[in-house]
Amino acid sequence: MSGFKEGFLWGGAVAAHQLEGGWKEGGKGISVADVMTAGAHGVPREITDGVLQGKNYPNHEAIDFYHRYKEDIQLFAEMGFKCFRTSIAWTRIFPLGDEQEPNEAGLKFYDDLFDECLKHGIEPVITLSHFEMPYHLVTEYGGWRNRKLIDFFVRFSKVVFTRYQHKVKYWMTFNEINNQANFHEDFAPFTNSGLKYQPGEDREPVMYQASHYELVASALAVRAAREINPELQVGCMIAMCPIYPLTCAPGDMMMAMNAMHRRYWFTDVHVRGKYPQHLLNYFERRGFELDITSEDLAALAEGCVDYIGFSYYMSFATKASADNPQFDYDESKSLVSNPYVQKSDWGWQIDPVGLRYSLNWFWDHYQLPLFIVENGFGAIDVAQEDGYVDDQYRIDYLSAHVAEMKKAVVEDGVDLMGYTPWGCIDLVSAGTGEMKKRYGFIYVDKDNEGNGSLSRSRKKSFKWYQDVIATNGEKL
Ligand code: P53
Repeated sequence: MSGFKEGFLWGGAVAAHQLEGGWKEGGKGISVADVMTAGAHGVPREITDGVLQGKNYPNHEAIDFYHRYKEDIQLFAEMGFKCFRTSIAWTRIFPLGDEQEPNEAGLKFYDDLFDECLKHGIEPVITLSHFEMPYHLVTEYGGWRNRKLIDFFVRFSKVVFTRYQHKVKYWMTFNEINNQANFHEDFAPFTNSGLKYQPGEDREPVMYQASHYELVASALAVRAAREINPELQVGCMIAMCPIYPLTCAPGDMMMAMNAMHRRYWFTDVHVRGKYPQHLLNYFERRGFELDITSEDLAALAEGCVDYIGFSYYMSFATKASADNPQFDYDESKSLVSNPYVQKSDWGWQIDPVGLRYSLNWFWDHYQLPLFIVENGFGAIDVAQEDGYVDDQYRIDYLSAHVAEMKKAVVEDGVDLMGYTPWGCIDLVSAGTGEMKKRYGFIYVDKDNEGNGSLSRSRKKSFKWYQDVIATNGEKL
């Protein structure tokens, strides 16, 4: 093979809550993203009890894509996008999450959005749950610690599969479902699963329980999609940060292996339809008694995904320590800095070769088509008077990653479906709530405090990516 396959899905990725705004429009309900304030590097976003007066909630307006999507899609088309990955805000369809009937105004919004994409030959690629579940499901049900959420999610999925089956072929269930492996911090449990913990609560089994319900819900959604329309393709979505051993000491290698087990078992369940034995043994050793029924296991076995979608931004490194003889992985403590790579201003380790490694790792383990649905460089941009940004650093990051991705395809033979860089238009950072952490080819005039005209302009990387797509990845 000389390069990327024909029909390769070049595009860009976003999530509803990070760009739409319009948080109360068209009958939309409050999502978990709507109760998160703005933070910064090293300053966590605050999760408030509902929407409080006087707090800065950056997702409420975001970049106002809700009203400006036509202009934005026009710019994506100008870059030559073949696809556009976004999510359906669950709260536009089921504002509270537990209703029987969907909200027509919300369904209509996505009909119009998808039509606008298709008009330009851009195929929508849709995530069902991207850090924006209904907040009501947190306050009334305790989030995904409650089995009832399976039904609510499956109902939502069936409604949108049915409604958009002729407009959307590629779907993903839960965005970065494995972020919650980092359960000691508050962010991932809340954004993934609507989990808030009591002080002193043993967080780990709650995370596994919530993840289990999500995996069952995902499997049931996969099955429903096949019943509704066998043409639909449903994938999982995994946050891939490969974990290297700091040295070749055998203990470091074991630590890295166990760390990979704890972060990526989610993929095993999604792809193989069953739990890996190492995790069942771990549950037993730790005395975790989870609610996993035989019906659940049957559902998992029947709902294996069609492809693996994943994000890739950085690699991690870990090392063994004398006080951890069983090599247990605690993401809040076990990671160390990799001396061989540079870091972004937000401390993310820049490692293009890690993308080639990750593609091979997934392919070796699962032999399913792979889709890189996020990759990108969050950086501080300085716009000129006319809105132009000379973001050569972003071009350097992305071209190095595309070059490694090409080696994985051409030299190593992995089956890669597409590439959608993250935040193709500047949007609100998920991790920090900032506007300042930008990823886009398109600059949006808005700052962390919410000031700015919201006008759009092309960065240097806009033309670069246009050329990449036009040459199917030949010109980097
Ligand atoms: P931000 C952590 C690690 C890897 C990816 O992230 C992550 C996170 C959570 O912050 O999130 C994904 O905006 C996520 C997107 C997010 C993007 O990466 O923190 O799927 O919603 O915006 C970039 O810089």
